[in-house]
Amino acid sequence: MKKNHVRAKLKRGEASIGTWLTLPDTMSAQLIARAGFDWLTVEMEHTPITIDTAAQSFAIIAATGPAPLARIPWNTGENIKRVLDTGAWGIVVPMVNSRAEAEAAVAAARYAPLGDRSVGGQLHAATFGADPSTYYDRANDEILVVIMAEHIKAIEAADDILSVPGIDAVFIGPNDLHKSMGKKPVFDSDDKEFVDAVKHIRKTAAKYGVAPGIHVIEAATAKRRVEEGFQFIAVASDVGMMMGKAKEITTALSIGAGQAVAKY
Ligand code: 3PY
Ligand code: MG
Repeated sequence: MKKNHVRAKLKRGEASIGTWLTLPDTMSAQLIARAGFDWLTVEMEHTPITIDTAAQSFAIIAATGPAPLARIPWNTGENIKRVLDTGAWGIVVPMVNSRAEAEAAVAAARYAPLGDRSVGGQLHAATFGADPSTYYDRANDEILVVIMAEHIKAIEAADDILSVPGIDAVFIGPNDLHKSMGKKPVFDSDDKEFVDAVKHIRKTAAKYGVAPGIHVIEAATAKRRVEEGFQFIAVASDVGMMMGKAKEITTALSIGAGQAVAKY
């Protein structure tokens, strides 16, 4: 069975950089899987991507090299089961704001005795190049569980949440976090409340052996976050890269009305 190189890197304390796939077509996976990222997250929270497209994308990504991950639409056992059983190597769980929510996510992602994930399916083993029996023995050691800290409630409950056994990484969603503080949603800012919250998550994660992560939109910010100690870093998305380039070209040619582009 293949090793989940992302989980291994995070456990060794190294940084692992990936991006988000948001287009509802496998072509995005096929092309971006060759770009050099460690992992690709199929974004199912805010996109029209269905489970069929996600399952095919997981297979393409795993066969090409990066680890296929999924951001599920919401923290439910059904969502976690469907993406793992169709071949994702890990989950990114949005809006985990309490210990109980973190425990529920871990339980749904791990087989007994660590959790209560139901046994069944074929594609999970296939993306790891394994047979189902080997997969059932080893999945708990390979599946990456990333929970999101993207609300002030999660910042306040950071100790309660990050001390839950079985969490590999905590990923900050800066837009939702700013919004929950009553501020404009942005990827980065020097707002003191935001900066303190980011630092608090990083320090609390270190206390419990959890890898800290964050979503950024530029390589320079990714480098800065790595220097600060962040490990699981998403840079932009397929659409963000496409629209960013489009905007660069239209601006250089002084055409278009300078519309705002997709942020990520
Ligand atoms: C946010 O910024 O809220 C996110 O969810 C980023 O992935
Ligand atoms: Mg969010």
